[in-house]
Amino acid sequence: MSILLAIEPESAIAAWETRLRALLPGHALARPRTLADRSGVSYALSWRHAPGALAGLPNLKAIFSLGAGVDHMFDDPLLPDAPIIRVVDKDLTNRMSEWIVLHALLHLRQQRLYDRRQADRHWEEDLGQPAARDIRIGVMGLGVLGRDAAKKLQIIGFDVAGWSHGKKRLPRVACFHGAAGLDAMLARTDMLVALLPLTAETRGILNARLFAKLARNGRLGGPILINAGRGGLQVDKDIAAALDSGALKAASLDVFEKEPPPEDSPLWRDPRVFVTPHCAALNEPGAVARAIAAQIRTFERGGKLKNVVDRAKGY
Ligand code: NDP
Ligand code: OXD
Repeated sequence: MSILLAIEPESAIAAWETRLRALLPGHALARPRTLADRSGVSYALSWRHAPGALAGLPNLKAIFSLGAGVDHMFDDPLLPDAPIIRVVDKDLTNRMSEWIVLHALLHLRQQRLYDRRQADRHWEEDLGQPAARDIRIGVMGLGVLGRDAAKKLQIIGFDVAGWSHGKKRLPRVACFHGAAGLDAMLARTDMLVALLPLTAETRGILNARLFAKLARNGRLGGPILINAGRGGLQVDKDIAAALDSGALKAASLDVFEKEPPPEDSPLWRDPRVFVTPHCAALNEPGAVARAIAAQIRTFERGGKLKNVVDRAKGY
């Protein structure tokens, strides 16, 4: 009974071997390149595994993603039909909400403008600050991360709405769902926060047509986009054009269509854009390893796997 570590880059595997050996001493560990006994593999860990790396494993019982997002798995046309488990971790959730709240506040408090004034040794207190309660935030995705971010944005005082696939009820959050619900939420959104998974339905959703539906009557002087979901949700060139046309006033982007974005991408050097390198919520590998080991132990005692991905929905 072995665990296959289908992790890219291969240089990352050794650290996972060390963690898993300590947590699951009774399980052999294998690497795709040197795997001899394919029928002995019971579990696989995957991060951006090479297409086909998990094919032909007749006794595979579960595939564990090393991330919260699982879009990387569905790039594999030979992905076997075993349950896929994703990362759900309180620490990761807290980190994501920190990043979202940080960026909402950077925009609310016009920090980039004060940075420029500091560089010019220019002292002027009052730029005209709206209060958080004056700003309408729309959170796309009300899953584990979106719900926590919505709650923490509310604590700061923002007027928060959210959008999801299915209908939701959350305390003091105006909840919208489905295609019709999206337009209604966008019409009351000054700051749009994207925490959606990347699926066939959500790919490219943050585009020029969507930006045109955002509220234009808010207190920030134009709509703001904050994306920490996936780069594939956004059309980079539409963001750059929207900033130039005024359809967007500013943006915070942790993710890009291509990571890192090309050197000549205007998003790198636009002072209205905060760029971070897909680090909004980094996994704590020790916590992920402990959670996977706990799931394997529970499963082997006859218990149920948690955080299983709905393959039909793709998240
Ligand atoms: P969840 O699966 O818990 O939540 C996904 C949410 O998106 C759900 O509310 C779901 O609706 C909604 N959704 C999905 N598809 C649609 C759609 N077509 N229309 C409307 N709503 C939709 O995911 P998490 O909150 O845990 O994570 C979200 C994403 O964050 C991950 O998939 C990953 O890509 C990204 N991420 C980014 C990180 C970073 O550092 N930048 C770190 C970790 C994750 P419903 O509830 O109705 O199903
Ligand atoms: C994840 C990520 O999905 O790091 O966990 O983006």
